[in-house]
Amino acid sequence: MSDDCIFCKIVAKEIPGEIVYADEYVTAFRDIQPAAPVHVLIVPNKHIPSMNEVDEEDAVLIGRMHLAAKQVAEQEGIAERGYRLVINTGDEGGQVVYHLHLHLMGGKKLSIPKYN
Ligand code: DGP
Repeated sequence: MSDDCIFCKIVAKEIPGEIVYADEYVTAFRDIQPAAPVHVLIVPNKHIPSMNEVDEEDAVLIGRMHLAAKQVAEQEGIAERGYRLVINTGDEGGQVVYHLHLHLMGGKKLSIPKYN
């Protein structure tokens, strides 16, 4: 746990978060600024600042984040219609909170991002 990390505090239940899934390895909670009708963040319970700090020993954890996202998509009733999974990394990647997180977005037809 990192003392000044907002997502660590949500995982530890030190501050409120609308948690929709949690296990020994990951926690999923609703994004406070939803960009879609369903917008859930899936985070590792241990503090990893971003994808840049992920290493070999985290490979299973990264897989668990994706399996949790799949489960939440089913729980939220959007699995069949479809959804998007995104990890923003670093300043130019649009990362604002430096605790690794996977965005699960769905519940509407999402526009295709323009990358240029
Ligand atoms: P990113 O740009 O990928 O770092 O996304 C950070 C997301 O985190 C952004 O969509 C808003 C969300 N967020 C920021 N602070 C909080 C918070 O305190 N609680 C919750 N639930 N979400 C937050």
